[in-house]
This record gives sequence, structure tokens and C-alpha cells, in this order.
Amino acid sequence: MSKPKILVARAVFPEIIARLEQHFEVESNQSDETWSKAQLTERLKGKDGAFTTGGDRIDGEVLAACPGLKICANMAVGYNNFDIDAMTAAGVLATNAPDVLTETTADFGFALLMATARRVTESEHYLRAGKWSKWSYDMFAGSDIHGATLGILGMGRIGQGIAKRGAHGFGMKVIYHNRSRLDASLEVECKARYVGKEELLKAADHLVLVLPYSPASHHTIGAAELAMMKPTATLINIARGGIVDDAALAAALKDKRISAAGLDVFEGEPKVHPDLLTVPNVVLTPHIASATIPTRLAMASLAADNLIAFFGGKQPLTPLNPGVLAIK
Ligand code: 8YV
Repeated sequence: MSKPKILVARAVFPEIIARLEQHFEVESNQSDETWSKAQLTERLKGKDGAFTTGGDRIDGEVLAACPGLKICANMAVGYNNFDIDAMTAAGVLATNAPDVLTETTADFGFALLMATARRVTESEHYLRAGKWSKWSYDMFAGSDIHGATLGILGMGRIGQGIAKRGAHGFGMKVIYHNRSRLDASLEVECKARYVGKEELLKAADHLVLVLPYSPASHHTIGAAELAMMKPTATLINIARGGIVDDAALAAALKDKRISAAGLDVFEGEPKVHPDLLTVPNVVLTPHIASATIPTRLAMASLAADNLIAFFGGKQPLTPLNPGVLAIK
């Protein structure tokens, strides 16, 4: 019997490719070429499955051109690159890669918060530029983390990880807002208090965004929300580009309407709004919150496990539209 054909859309660990090759006929993109949607579609034609990452768009147009496709396994917890309704309508299973990246991503959220509030990168650039000639009492004075009020918007697994770090590690007062309130026992574990969105914006000294992107969460933070925040506040986005209106944020940072921001994700990335590149009070990183080798390996392994289980007639580990399996 011939093996199912799969496409691995981006470069990934060679050991993952080797494992996939034991089960599938694999076409991979180990040279990590940047494919347009049309190029991705061309390569997906005739394939039974796909191993995708957050930048690979799978929508009705792609699916219509690839009727043989049965599953797309995303090496990411976020799946806004998938049109889930279109996939379900086409009978294509979608899987993501949750849990394995929670603690690593929460670590990074905290790293970005600390770097932003304590002006780590801005002061390093100053030093590297040879501008440091003497100590002074207010040089690169930032904001305290310990004891401050940490606001979290989006209290899923990663949000909870950040809350625990803040409450237990740094004695922060944690408040959060989410579509639904956590169970009381989880609120106790995270030492977090549920508040409305407006109170969150107004009370947070540091606001971390960890909510999923969807058309409904587009520009959750725009000029009006930034205007509600404290002028001393910091804003951290490790969620998705598009949740923040980057142009409005750049203007708010320039006018010091908020103190600083730390951004790992951007609208239209890898492009970055040019105004963000010119303001000093922002820390910018290229979507690396889950980037440690053990975690990226665990994410890739989970995506591979989903493909192997599915084609082996077993239940995939992390299906997003499991109803599709019932139809088959
Ligand atoms: C990935 C992410 O690195 O998992 C996610 O949702 O944003 C990141 O961890 C990226 O999406 C690549 O797939």
C-alpha cells in the first residue's frame, strides 16, 4: 500500500522529517523558501495532509484547489491561519499544538515585561553606541515589577502561567479579564481577580495581552483603550499581531501617553510598522515567545503525532474540529 502524501510547509527539525518519512511520502521545504499562497496551494495539490506553521494560510480557496487534503496539523497553539469553518465544511481536520509551549511562552512574556519596564534594550543600545560616560541618579529609570498591578487580557493557559509568575514570584497584584471567568480554584492558584475590561485597562501598571486573534479581537487595543491606560503603564503583546492597532500604539508611545511597550507580534509581520522602529520606548522581538529548542521540538513532535495518529486510524491528540472525524 502506498504511503499517504504530506507537505511540510516550512523548514523543521531534521529528526521530525525523518520520523514523518517513516509513515509518509514527504515533500518538505527544508530550504525554508517563502511561498506565496499560490505556491503553497500548488504544492498542496495531490497531498493527503499538511504540516503547517502559523504563517501558512489554509482557507476556502486553498481547500477548493486541493480536494484530496484531509488534515492540516499546525505547529502552533494559535490557529488564526486556519479558516476552521471552511476546513470543517470541506471535511478537513485541523489540529494545533497547545500545552507544550505554555511555560516557555509565559517565561518569555515575563522576560519581555521585565525588559520593557526596566528599559533593558534601550539602555544596552545607549551603551553599545558609546554614549555612557557617567552614572546619573535617573539614568534609564524604569518602573517596578514587584508589588505592581499586573493586568492580563486573555486568561488561558499562558495567561495563567504569567499570573502565577507575577503573583508568586514578584508579589504582584494580578487582575485579569477573559471571555469567561476562571473557576474559583484556578483564581486562587493564580492569585488573580476577575475585573471588567475597562477596570483592567485603567488599573494595570503592566498589561499583558495573551488572547487569541479572531476578527472579533481585531484591534482590541486601539487609541480609545490606550487612552484609558495609566500614563506610567507598560503594554506587552505576545498574543498576535492585529490585536493591537500598531499605528495607534506607536503614536501613544511617541506622545508618552503610555510609558512603554514590549511587542513580540505585529500587524502584517514580518513587516513592522515603521513608526514603531523609530520610538525608543518599545522593545521589539521577532515572534520568538515559544523559541527554545526543547519547546519547538515538542511543538513539531505534537504536529507530527497528530498526522501519524490520524493516518493510522487513531484519534489525533489535539483536534480543533473533531466533528470532522465523526463524519468520516
Ligand atoms: C509559533 C505561536 O512560533 O504557537 C503559536 O501560536 O505564535 C508561536 O509559538 C508560530 O506561530 C509558528 O508556528
